[in-house]
Amino acid sequence: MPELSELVGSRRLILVSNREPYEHVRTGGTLEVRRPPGGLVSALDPLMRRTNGVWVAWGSGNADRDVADRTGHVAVPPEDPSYTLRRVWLDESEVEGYYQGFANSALWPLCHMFAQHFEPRTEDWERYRAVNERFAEAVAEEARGTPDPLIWVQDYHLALVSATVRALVPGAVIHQFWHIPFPPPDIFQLMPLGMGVALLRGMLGNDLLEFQTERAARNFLACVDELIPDARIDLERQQVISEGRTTTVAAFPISIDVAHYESLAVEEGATKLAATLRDRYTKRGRQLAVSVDRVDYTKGILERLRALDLMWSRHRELRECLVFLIVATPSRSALAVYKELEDQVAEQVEQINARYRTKGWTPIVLIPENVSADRLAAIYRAADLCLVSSLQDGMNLVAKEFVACQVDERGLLLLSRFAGAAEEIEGATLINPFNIDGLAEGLKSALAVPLAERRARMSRMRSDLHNATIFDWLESILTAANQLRPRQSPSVRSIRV
Ligand code: ADQ
Repeated sequence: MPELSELVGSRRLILVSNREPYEHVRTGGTLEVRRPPGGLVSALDPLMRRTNGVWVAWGSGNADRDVADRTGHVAVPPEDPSYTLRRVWLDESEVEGYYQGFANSALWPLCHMFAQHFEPRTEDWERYRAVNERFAEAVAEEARGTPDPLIWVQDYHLALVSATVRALVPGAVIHQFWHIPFPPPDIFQLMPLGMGVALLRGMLGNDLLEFQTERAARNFLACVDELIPDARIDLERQQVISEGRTTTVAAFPISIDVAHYESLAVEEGATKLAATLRDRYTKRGRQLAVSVDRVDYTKGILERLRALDLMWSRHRELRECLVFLIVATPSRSALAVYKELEDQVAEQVEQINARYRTKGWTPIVLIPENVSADRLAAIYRAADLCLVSSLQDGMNLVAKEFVACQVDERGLLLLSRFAGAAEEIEGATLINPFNIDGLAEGLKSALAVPLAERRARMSRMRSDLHNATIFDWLESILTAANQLRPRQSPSVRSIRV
């Protein structure tokens, strides 16, 4: 592990996110501690453990209040407490308006350029504003009395937090990582003007604003240029000067704990499961393809299914040559558009299977579940091909997890050119998921790529990934944040895993 604490030095790190790293849940009579799935928590929890900071997040578990003190504090991790979780309490209507409403039904679709799903309701916006203020007040309470706080806000749920915290704690260094794309002005301006301006001003409350890609950073600057008249933009330095303050805007592509995924893939259980999967699905020279996503319209799952349908209808000879394993975990099911998509995916899979199935071959195997990380590692390891067909994606960690788990180096990565990962991973085959014809032919060509070429490409992707892990990401962001105020900053030594 790297010396993560050195990145923060004597500062106190206050991390802010919508999701909490530990959730207390009571089912029946038993109290359980759950860790939400996903890369973010597993990346940031080690940092918090080593820096003894405070993590401010929504207390979403039904037993969260039972274990927290009066001000919402609880020491975590439960088994070996080393930092503080400060929970922000939200009632049902706040969750509906702030989270399901403005964050997931307005900002998420707009940032991913899905105007057809964009629903900017005034009531949701009011809730979003109020909840952001509550988060900001909680952060300010934690930061006050701390000599040198370093505040790190996560993602699009909290776009207004930094500006409010700045007003409440003027000396703090505040920065924010934006996990999703940022749209160009023509799209961003679909946002009602008052909301759009408030969002940009909120984000300009940061000293440093971190995006996944240069493209997203450029789009943000272009939106500021169009909508914030008093802002001066220094394109060369990627800085915005507004209201007497400077915000630096830069790209910091997120990654994964590569060594952790690699070790999961070579564990005995995963090795056995990978062998079982190959045994079951790659009989008679068949290839095994996989995809892993939350069911979300941004991930291009229906486009993937249309391309498979087209390929098998056009190329009879490819029937029985490929089994496609689709791991698709339901997500945000409280929103109608997500629930409908879940049903459509299941329906399409059924129809395709009914159309092409033979006695010994089922073309698509759908796993509509959340799969544990070790099983996921085995699935990635067993595959001959992984298809990431996002229509828009900030980064896409699945692409990187697949590469990390490909310890036998036999797999090809087909990667959407609209995922942030496409700007980074050299060696993947880039695809355009809007072009169903092209994707069907791309899949056909992929099946014919010789093993030697697959190995060469995978080996290169794997060694590149080892040089750009989640720890490199943390190092570069925290170093940049520290350098913003050199007089106050402790020395930042370079770290290695
Ligand atoms: P997501 O949109 O959730 O993340 P992604 O980057 O692919 O997309 O991360 C998903 C995570 O969930 C991965 O770690 C994956 O293994 C896991 N996952 C997905 N389906 C699963 C399943 N069925 N079972 C178990 N685990 C599953 C957002 C942005 C991305 C950005 C990340 C991180 O939308 O663009 O890469 O944040 O910044």
